[in-house]
Amino acid sequence: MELKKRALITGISGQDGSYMADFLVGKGYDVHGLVRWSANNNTSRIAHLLTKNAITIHHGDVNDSARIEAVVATVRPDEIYHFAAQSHVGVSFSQPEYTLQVTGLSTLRLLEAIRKMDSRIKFYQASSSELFGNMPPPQNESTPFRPESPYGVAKVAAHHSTRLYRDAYGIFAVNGILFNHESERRGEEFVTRKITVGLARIKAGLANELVLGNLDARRDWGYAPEYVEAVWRMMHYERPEDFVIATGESHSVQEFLEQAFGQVGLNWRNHVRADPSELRPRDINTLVGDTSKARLLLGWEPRVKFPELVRIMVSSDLKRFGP
Ligand code: NAP
Ligand code: F7E
Repeated sequence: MELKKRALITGISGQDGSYMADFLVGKGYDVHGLVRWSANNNTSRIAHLLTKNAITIHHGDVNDSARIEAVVATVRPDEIYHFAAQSHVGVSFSQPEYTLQVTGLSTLRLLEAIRKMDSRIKFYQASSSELFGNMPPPQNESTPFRPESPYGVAKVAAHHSTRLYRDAYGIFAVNGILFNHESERRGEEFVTRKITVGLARIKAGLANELVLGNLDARRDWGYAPEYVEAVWRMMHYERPEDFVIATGESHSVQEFLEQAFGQVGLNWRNHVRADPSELRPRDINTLVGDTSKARLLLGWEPRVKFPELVRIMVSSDLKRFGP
C-alpha cells in the first residue's frame, strides 16, 4: 500500500493556504498547517476542514526558527508550501522591518530547516508579481526585478534564497511568481474585496460611501482556487523551476468598480471617494503576466475571467450582508 503524502502548509489560515489545504485534502494528502497562536480564533477559512478532522494544526510563528525546526521535525513532510507572510503591500510601507522579517527571512528559516534535517523535502515559495515593480508589461520569468515596496524587497530576498538553496544544495525548491489572485476568501483590506464588501454594505444600507486610493492602477486579477492547482503542478514538474502564474489580462481598479457596481445596477461614482490617505509612497502602474511557460510545461491555464471573478465575489458578499 502506498503511504499518503504529507504536506506542511504555512499560512494555512489565509486565502491561498486554505485553498491549498482543500486541494491537497481532495488529493488524499495528510495535511498539516502552521497557525500562529492567537487568543482570538483566526481559522475561519479552514473551519470546514477542522470540524471534519481533515487537517492537523501546529501552532507556531514563522519568526521563530526553533519552533519552525521543531514543527518540520515533528511533521516530517514530503512537501512544504510556504504561504505565511505579511502580505499587504500598503502595510509594508508603515511596517517595513517587520515585513522584511516575516515575508523575507521566514523563507530562509524554512530552507535552513530543510537543509539541516532532510534535503529531500520539496519546498514551494509564494513569490509575487511585486518583484517586477514597474518593469514594462507583460512580465515573465526573464523580466528583471525592481521592487517598489518593502514587501517587494522582502519577496525578492525570499525568491533568491529559494533559487540559491536549489542551486547550492540540490533542494527541490520552486518559486511560483503569482500575479494577484482573489476570491470570496480574500482579506478585506485588499482592493477587490474592499470593493465587494463595501458595495454589499452600501446595498444593505449599512454604509454610504467607500474610500479608496489609486483608481488607475492596473492588475492581472485571477481566481485563487485555480492558482493553487498551478502551485501543485509546479511542485510535481520533472525539475524544480520557477513559473509565472497569471491570466494575461489587466484591468484597472476603476474597471473593477464599474464591473462590481454595474452588476447590481449602481453607479460607482455616486458612492466612491478617492482619498490621498489610501495612496502609497510608490505604486505599480500595470501588471500583466505572460504565462507561456506554465501553459507549455504545466498544461495550466486560467478559466475564470474578470467579469466572472467579480460576479463570484460580489454575490458572495451580497449574501453575507443581504437580507
Ligand atoms: P493572506 O491571506 O494574507 O495569508 C497570509 C497567511 O500568513 C495567514 O494565514 C497569516 O496568519 C499567516 N501569517 C502571517 N504572519 C505570520 C507569522 N508571523 N507566523 C505564521 N503565520 C503568519 O495571503 P494570501 O493572499 O493567502 O497569500 C499567500 C502568500 O502568497 C503570501 O506569501 C503572499 O505574500 C503571496 N502572494 C499572494 C498573492 C495574492 O494575490 N493573493 C500574489 C502573490 C503572492 P493569520 O491568519 O494569523 O493572519
Ligand atoms: O492593491 C490600489 C493599490 O492591496 C491593488 C497582494 O496579494 O497582490 C497583492 O498586492 C491596487 C494597488 O494588492 C486601494 O494602490 C486603490 O495599486 O489589492 P491590493 P497589491 O498591492 O497588488 C500582490 C501580487 C501580492 O503579492 C500581495 O501580497 O489597488 N488601491 N485603493 C487600493 N489598494 C488597497 N489595498 N486599498 C485601497 O483602498
